[in-house]
Amino acid sequence: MIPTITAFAQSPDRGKGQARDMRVRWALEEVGQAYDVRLVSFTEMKQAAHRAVHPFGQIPTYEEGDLALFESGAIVLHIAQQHAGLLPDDPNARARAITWMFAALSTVEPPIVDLGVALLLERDQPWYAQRLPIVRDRIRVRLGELATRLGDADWLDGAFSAGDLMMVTVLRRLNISGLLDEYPSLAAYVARGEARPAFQRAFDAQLTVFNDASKRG
Ligand SMILES: N[C@@H](CCC(=O)N[C@@H](CS)C(=O)NCC(=O)O)C(=O)O
Repeated sequence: MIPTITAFAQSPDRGKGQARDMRVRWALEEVGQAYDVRLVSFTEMKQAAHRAVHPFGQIPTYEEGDLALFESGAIVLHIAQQHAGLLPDDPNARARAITWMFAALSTVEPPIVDLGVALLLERDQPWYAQRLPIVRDRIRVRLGELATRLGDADWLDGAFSAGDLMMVTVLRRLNISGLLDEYPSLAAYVARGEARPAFQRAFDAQLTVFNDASKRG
C-alpha cells in the first residue's frame, strides 16, 4: 500500500526544502518506498478533517491503510523500522541511531526553532535586539558540541542512518543564518547528506510543488 503524506500547498520557505515534509520524503526515497502527497493550505490545515489526523493542525502527516501518524520524528522512525536501509541491524547500533534522531529533534532543533520564531515573529518587539544574540549563542553551543562529537567522521555513528537524516534536516534550517559556516565540519556533513541521490529526489519533488504553485500564482 502506498502511503500518503501531507505537505504545504505553498511552502513559506519558497522551495528550499526546509519544511518538515522534506524529512519524510527523504526517508521514503532512501528506502525506495513510493508515496503520494496531499497538499494542504494553511486554512485546510486547521480544519477538522486535517485535525483528525494531526491534532495540532500541521504538516507532515503520514497515512497508510488504517494507520495515521503525525510528528516527523515518529513518521521517519516508522519508515525506518518498516524498511531496510535507515537503521542498523545490530540492536545497540540501532538504539544509538534512534538516540541521534531524538538528539536532533529535542536537543539541537529547539534553539534553531527559537531563531526562526525570533526572525519571523519577534522583530517588532523592544527586546528583539537583545534576544537575537542570545538565541544565536545557544545554537553555537549545540553546534560546537555536535562538531566535537562528529570529529572527522562522515556520519554520527558509523554508516548513514535515520539519525543523520534527521540531524541534517535540522541543521539545514540554519542555512540563512550563516551559523553553519562557523563550523566547517558540520557544513560539510550537511553537504554530504544533501549529495545523497535520495535527498536530491526528495528535494526536487518538493521544489516542483513550489514551482507549480508559483506558476499558478
Ligand atoms: N514537531 C512537529 C512540528 C510540525 C511543524 O511545525 N510543522 C510546520 C511545517 S514545518 C507547520 O505545519 N506549520 C504550520 C502551522 O503550525 O500552522 C514535527 O516534527 O512534525
